[in-house]
Amino acid sequence: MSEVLNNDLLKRLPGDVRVPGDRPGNAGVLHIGAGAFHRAHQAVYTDDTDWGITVAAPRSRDVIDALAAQDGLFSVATLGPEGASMRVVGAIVDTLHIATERERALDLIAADTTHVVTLTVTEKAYRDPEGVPGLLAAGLARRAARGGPPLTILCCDNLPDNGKTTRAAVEPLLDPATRAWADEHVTFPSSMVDRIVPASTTATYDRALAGLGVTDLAAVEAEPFSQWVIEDDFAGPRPDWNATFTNDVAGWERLKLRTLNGVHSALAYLGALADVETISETLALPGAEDFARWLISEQIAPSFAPPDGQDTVAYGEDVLERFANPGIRHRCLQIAMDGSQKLPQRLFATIADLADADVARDLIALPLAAWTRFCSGRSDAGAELPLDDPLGDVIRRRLAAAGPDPAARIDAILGFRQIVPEPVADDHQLRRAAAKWLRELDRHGVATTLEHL
Ligand code: CS2
Repeated sequence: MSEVLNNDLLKRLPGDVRVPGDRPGNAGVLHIGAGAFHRAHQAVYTDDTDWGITVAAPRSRDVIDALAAQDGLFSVATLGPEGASMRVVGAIVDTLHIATERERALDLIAADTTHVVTLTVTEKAYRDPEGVPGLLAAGLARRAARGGPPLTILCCDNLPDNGKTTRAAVEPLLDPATRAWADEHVTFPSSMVDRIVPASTTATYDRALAGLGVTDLAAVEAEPFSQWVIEDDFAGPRPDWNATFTNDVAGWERLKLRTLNGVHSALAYLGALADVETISETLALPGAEDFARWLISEQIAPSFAPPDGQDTVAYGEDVLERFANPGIRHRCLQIAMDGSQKLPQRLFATIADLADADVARDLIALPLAAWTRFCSGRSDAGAELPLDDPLGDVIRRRLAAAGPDPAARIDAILGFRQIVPEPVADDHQLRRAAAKWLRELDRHGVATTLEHL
């Protein structure tokens, strides 16, 4: 293996690689969740300020060990239709492994020098009181007991009202004294984050080696587009991020969750069933792009009013162009993960609002049918499909009990009240349409179904 990226090597990197300026001395931001998305999104925004980040990994140490061996440095390859560029990010000044360094994690949440805690811990983490919410609650108790300065907890996960969701996960875990202190000193702004960042693969590390001339085991790759809309509700100081600060994040969250993430999940299940590896390849199936376009204009757009100045159909066109980026190999199976945690905000909220507005739900029933067939575990070519979902076992049991009949399988999914809200569960028009699509998918497969739409 060649040398690994580190501070001393920064001066020797090829001239076309952008390198960080003066490295920040201390952090200011504690980030929880060391995934690729954080490195290609919030870390890049922070790299353009004079703040630094301590990155804390809840469980797996792979990424933080790689970062620690590289003085916190890593590269982001931006892959556009017109080629690639590379930058090294220097915002990460320290790392922490929560599973083995819980005391240090609590001290950091309580520290005077920590002003903002950011989170990318995936949708399901907010439902686990023993996990990140419990850690935050214990850290806040320590900060409150010390009479520490105000703290902002900023959720960067793809959830609606993600600030309120985070507060609702943490608050019930606080003792009365901490709760009273937190009411005065802690804020939970919402934020909408957006950048397509596939999980890193050996191709990512090979590309980093070719571009940098040294090994980077924390390398990530991403599309050129990046957006961050943050509710302007900070308890104390914050980095001067080049983000949009607003009082209407909810509108942006809805626009992004329903349009980008909703279509993403729809394509991911269709693609996985059709034995196609990536989103851009799925979009290239005959009929797929037309379907995505109809889904946006006929179902997603009529379900809500976009934020001021935005047009959902035009936004959706940009999204489809981003999905088609051939430089990004975003695997359908990555996006298909955790459907039970994602579809409520990506699909079911849209369906409920359409029913309210009396708009037919024919087309949006297709992704529901695709998810149902995906959960059954076989692709159109008979390959085994993994169900990587915290509720996967229950879903599979329900489907097995329903037997092969499409209507019974749709009922098994719609009747799962932990996931499906009441108006959607009782939507007979949706049930009929989804059962019809599922019969089509079972009989003819995704490719034929899309082609004949
Ligand atoms: C994707 C998102 O994995 C998924 O479920 O839909 O990670 C998506 O790529 C990002 O939200 C884009 O900002």
